[in-house]
Amino acid sequence: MDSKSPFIFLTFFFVGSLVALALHIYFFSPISPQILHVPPSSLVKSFDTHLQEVTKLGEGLVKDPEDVCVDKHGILYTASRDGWIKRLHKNGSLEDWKWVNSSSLLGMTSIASGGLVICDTEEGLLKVDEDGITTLLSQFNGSKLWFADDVTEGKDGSLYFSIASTKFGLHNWYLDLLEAKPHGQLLKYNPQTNETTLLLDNLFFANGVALSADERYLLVCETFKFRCLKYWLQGELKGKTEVFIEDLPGGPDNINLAPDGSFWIALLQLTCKGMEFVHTSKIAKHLLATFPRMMNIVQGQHQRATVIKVSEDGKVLKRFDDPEGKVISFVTSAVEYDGNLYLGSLHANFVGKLPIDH
Ligand SMILES: [Ca+2]
Ligand SMILES: [Ca+2]
Repeated sequence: MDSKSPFIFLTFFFVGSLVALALHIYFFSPISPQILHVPPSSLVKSFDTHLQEVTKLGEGLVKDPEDVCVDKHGILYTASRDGWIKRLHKNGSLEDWKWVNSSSLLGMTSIASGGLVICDTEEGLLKVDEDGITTLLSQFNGSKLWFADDVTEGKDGSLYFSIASTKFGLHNWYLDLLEAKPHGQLLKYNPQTNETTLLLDNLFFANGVALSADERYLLVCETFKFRCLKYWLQGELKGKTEVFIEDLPGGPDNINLAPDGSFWIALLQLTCKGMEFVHTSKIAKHLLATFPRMMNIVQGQHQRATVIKVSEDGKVLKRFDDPEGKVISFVTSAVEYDGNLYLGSLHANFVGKLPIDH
């Protein structure tokens, strides 16, 4: 064997491996991605540390409570991944309230008739009250309703809700992020007539929904577009859509009306620091989509928590962070009630409580 042989062999091996990898990705990648524009504001360096002051409610008794809501009696509700709807009474006691037997519960809202409506990404819209669990809506346009993400109730009993993605499910939501194409929807369900209407289509991961105090408009968060849209329900702009806020310093998840008419929005850090390039490289996207375990390396949600308060005219009024996720990370929801902010998170075994100054 001459001295060049090992070199030739290694070269063939290396090139062959690359070709095999490329073919594997070409045939098995589950996405057809496009480039995602990450706003420069998401790379902001200065952070506040207020979220490190949260008190942990029900620590160890709840698992990854994505959303929280408070009813008219001041009782706080959240869905735990163990399938329980838990509620926290004003005296601080936590109760396993109703068993839903689902680990795929997301956004929720308390409703005027008592109890709450919650999004189950597998089942659709569920009503949970003292009588038990009822499926309100499980189909739309003859197809099963997948990936309902958040819901809110109007004064007339209408339910406005989002579908995050009509293509990918909860457990591979990161594929929707990598594909970076708009598969989300905003819908309205009228429980009286049992009618469902599509309000907006082609949204970039439709997430939190909130009505304005006067119910003249509805806001919907587009997580992968780093913005929230305003959809007019009344007045001369009825049926029209405009941008409410854009270039957010994170992907907006749940949004909630504050008592003063402004809105609290939880922002997700979509990638780890230094990994932002994956959103601009189709090759990197295909690679990550084909080998999902690698996605853990680039996901950033566990590193930080951010919530912002935004005025009715779309200006950021307050911002609270836990920049390194020291006390709380992956905050997905912020609800203001009685001088406190209650925080849901997909990476916590408690509900956060933060007193806020007025
Ligand atoms: Ca909600
Ligand atoms: Ca959500």
